[in-house]
Amino acid sequence: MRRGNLGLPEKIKQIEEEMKKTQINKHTEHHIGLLKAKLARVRAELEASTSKGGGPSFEIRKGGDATVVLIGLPSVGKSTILNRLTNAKSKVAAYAFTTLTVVPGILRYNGADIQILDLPGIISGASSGRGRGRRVLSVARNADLVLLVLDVFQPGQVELLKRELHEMGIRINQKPPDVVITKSSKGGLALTTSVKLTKLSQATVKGIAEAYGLTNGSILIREDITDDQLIDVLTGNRRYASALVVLNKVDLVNEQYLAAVKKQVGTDFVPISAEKGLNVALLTERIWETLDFIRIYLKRPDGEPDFEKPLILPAGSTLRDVCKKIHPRFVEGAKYAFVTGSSVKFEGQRVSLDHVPVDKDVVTIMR
Ligand SMILES: Nc1nc2c(ncn2[C@@H]2O[C@H](COP(=O)(O)OP(=O)(O)OP(=O)(O)O)[C@@H](O)[C@H]2O)c(=O)[nH]1
Ligand SMILES: [Mg+2]
Repeated sequence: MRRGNLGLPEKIKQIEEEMKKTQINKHTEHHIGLLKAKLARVRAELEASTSKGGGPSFEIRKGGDATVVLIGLPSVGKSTILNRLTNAKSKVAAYAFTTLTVVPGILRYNGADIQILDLPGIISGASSGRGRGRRVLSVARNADLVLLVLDVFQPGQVELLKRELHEMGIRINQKPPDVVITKSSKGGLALTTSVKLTKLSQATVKGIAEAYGLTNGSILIREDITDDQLIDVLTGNRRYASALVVLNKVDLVNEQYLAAVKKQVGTDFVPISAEKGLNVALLTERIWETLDFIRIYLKRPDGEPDFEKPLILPAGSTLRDVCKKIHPRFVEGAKYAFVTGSSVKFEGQRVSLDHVPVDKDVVTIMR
């Protein structure tokens, strides 16, 4: 390899070594921030050059109201869980890598059709391509909710799963940082912050932006972000999904053991036995809760509410969103609405289309 013309993997190694050598303290924060930005950029370059190939993709059409994926190491019981939650029949066996492709199933709950995708197990290094890993993880990029499935005897694997998802640009249980970037062709870089930044200096923000070739334009920061969050915004292709930790095979342990695991895992988890059907209802309820949906019962002006088939929307949606969900063009003729339920003071209250309904509201759209 010629000097000054390192390959991308070598460049990555070099930056990582420099980061390792640099002690983190107040004086090196800026330097570390810049190194992180450089590293993220080279990684993205490498990804772009290697993402072609690697066999056919597992892409599957999004169906239903939400997509939930099962991510875990081999043999933790992902397929058994899919078969419990849905009518699918994914192959289950006592050896690793039983599932070789994506297997979909539909969970019907509270009137919602929730698509659940069973996937091959992943192993450490999956995000850099080991054992079909990238193809598996790229399915998770389209998920609304990721179930991190653990074997009760290997709860420590949660860290590995989180790391591999992170490496694939998937941020779990995080919101997209509240940062707005506008590029322009001249005039320098203007930085505006609406909160005090405690985790990085203005100079570091500018330095990181420059590492991304952003020298003209504006950056508006509206929350106290870290350098990693800024890099995520600049990299641009991050995905944000909810996650739930599922601890499977709890039929094999006692209460005492579970209590110890609780301490080790730290985060909240749902203990289940997919094989014995233990806590499956609890898992379903937690999936529903985490998806944070509302059910809207539609009622025609002269009819009865349809309590059988609610419209399913993300919490926080407006009545305008409700119209769009009925039909993308329905919203054009819609004018106002009558609502009965917890989001209004009295039955049949007249509201504008900006109104935000809540779960189980009965809505009549007027045109
Ligand atoms: N005791 C017990 N065994 C389980 C449970 N769930 C799954 N198993 C067993 O664990 C083994 C692996 O189950 P699978 O559902 O095939 O696991 P998987 O995660 O889909 O595995 P891969 O497809 O290879 O990644 C099988 O022998 C199952 O019978 C459980 O809740 N309790
Ligand atoms: Mg399987």
